[in-house]
Amino acid sequence: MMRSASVSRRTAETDVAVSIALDGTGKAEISTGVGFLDHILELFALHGLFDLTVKVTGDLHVDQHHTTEDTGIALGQAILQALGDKKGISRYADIHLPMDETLTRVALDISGRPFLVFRTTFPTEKIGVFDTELVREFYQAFAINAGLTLHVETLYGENSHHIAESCFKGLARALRQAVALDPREEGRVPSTKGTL
Ligand SMILES: [Mn+2]
Repeated sequence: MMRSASVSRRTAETDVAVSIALDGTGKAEISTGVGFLDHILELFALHGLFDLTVKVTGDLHVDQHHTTEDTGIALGQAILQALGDKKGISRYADIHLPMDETLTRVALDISGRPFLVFRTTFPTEKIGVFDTELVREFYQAFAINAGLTLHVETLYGENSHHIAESCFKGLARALRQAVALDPREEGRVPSTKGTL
């Protein structure tokens, strides 16, 4: 069974197409019109071992906000769809992800009860032309639409590029573990409720 999904989402502000295969090889084809967003989505695919295609046409004449947020919405929806009935998944995962001077902790639960705790701040407003405040916007949109309980905390760090990258690599590595099928679950949904 292929755990994959495609989502197309069009509004007056953006046109987003996302395809993901959870049991992939890390192959990425990303084009959002925002260079840094492309960069972190490529990292996300590689470190999650997801095959990921993301094509976005957004209102970048306004700013990068809608493009970044709507990409998070569509990616979250695609992952939720690809998970299907969630039978046999590991469900929980956490990781400490170091990048040079930065250390970020990501803990998540594929719970169906969306919640974001985001304790990461950036020492600069921009990474290149990318607004660092949009990292949180992305995580909020992603967690809500994927149905994740998602906790992100940067314990320390000085460089904004490293901080953002540690967040996305941490998300990818934790998600890779949480979506992985655990043979000991024998195809059960890992919840006493019988559903997630
Ligand atoms: Mn980088």
